[in-house]
Amino acid sequence: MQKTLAIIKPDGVARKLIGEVVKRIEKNGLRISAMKMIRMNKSQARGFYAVHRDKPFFDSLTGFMSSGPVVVMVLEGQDAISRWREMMGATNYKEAAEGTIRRDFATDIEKNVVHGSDAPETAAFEIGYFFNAFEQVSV
Ligand code: 3AN
Repeated sequence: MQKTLAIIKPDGVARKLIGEVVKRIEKNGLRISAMKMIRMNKSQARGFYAVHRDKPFFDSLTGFMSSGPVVVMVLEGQDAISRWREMMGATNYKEAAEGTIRRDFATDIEKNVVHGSDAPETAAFEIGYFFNAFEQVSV
């Protein structure tokens, strides 16, 4: 059993892809154990992406992530981290495999619809960034 943090980014929410993404998650068999819609301010987005603070795209990325509402979710299941990353597809949608969310819907390397944790340690940090224990249900 593993947990991961998923985000439907501002471009995904604006393009009405919440239902489509949630449908794919449920079809895949991952369980949604927490979910809410929030809007981050720039400083909250900077805190979330702190590992990328030295990257050239940091300012643009945090500006984009605070540009509109996002849906944050905790997904649970066997190998949840890699399963969700497989469903998302490569960061660069042009390299994303057929049938992945980014291949099907992303328009840009930054505006790539979804986020997923990349390791157990980052998943623990990212889940704790948005959810407290009472907001996560066992399903
Ligand atoms: P992923 O989301 O696939 O784990 P990361 O963690 O390397 O990718 O990057 C975090 C986010 O930063 C990406 N989802 C994307 O929005 C943005 N990003 C990554 N690489 C670039 C880049 N070269 N140019 C612009 N934005 C980028």
